[in-house]
Amino acid sequence: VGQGKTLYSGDVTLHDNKNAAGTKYKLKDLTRGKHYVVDMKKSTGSETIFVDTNNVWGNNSESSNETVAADAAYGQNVTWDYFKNVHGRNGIANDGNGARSRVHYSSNYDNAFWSDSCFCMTYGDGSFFTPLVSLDVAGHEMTHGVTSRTAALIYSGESGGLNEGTSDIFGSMAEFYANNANDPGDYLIGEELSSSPLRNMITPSSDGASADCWYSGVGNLDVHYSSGVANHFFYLLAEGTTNGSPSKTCVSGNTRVATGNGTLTGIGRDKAGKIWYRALTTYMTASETFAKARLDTVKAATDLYGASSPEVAAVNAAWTAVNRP
Ligand code: ASN
Ligand code: ZN
Ligand code: CA
Repeated sequence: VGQGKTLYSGDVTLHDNKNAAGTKYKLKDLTRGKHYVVDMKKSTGSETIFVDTNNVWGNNSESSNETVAADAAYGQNVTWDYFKNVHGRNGIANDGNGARSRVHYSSNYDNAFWSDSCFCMTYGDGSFFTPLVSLDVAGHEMTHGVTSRTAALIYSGESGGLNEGTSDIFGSMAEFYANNANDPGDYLIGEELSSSPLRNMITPSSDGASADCWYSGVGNLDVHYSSGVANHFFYLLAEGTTNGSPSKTCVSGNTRVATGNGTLTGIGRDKAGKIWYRALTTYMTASETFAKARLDTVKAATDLYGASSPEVAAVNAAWTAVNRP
């Protein structure tokens, strides 16, 4: 067992793999599908596995090039554990195999991404952003792998918005699951990386571009903006529109109004996550639309809680609240 001194999540435990002589450690987790972390050393091609002699990874600052490797390892570990312990999923492909993480990708690279062909997660050090290795972003990228191995939602149009929304939903659920004092769970994605989050599931439009509500043509937006419909649906399903909440519901097009107390009672994150996961893995298909996602989440909630359950009623109410009848 080693120690990770991360940039965003404080000091964490990492399981590493020691050589036969007991003198060197690799950042490779044999307890979670042999996930390992490689250093791209600012390149876009060559990969060098992190090796260390003291089994302490990083120093909580960018002055050590191991620091973001510790964040990437922690992010994959928490997301792995979330899918395994909450949903019974054994890794991205549900076959027990981990995907590797690649850090220090390219120069000043302001993004992170999942690649199916690489079967890996890749993180830039950022220039406008700080290094893109926060737990929610790691969970977001790893979830792209899960989506690709399940519903395989096509990455454009409404299915693309659902694909992106799925990554934001489980990225934030992984963050809540981690229960890390340095990075408490929230409904924001990448709040650590600059002065404003990458996405806000409570009020998606606060970024000036994302949709809060469904409307005809929402699928023409960039998938990172049409995702707002799924994100806002999920937030409302989980948390509802309770007194003091900033939640609003949609009236027409992308226009929202504040709702009265108790208009929509949330069912909590755990149930909302189970419903989304079951819909994703059982009912959604590649060319999914928001209309079909409503039907599929109702089916999933019916399977889990029964047709006349409050959970099914809440799923319907939350879709109606984002203007997707
Ligand atoms: N970070 C982005 C994402 O995972 C990369 C992309 O645009 N595909 O969505
Ligand atoms: Zn994404
Ligand atoms: Ca977050």
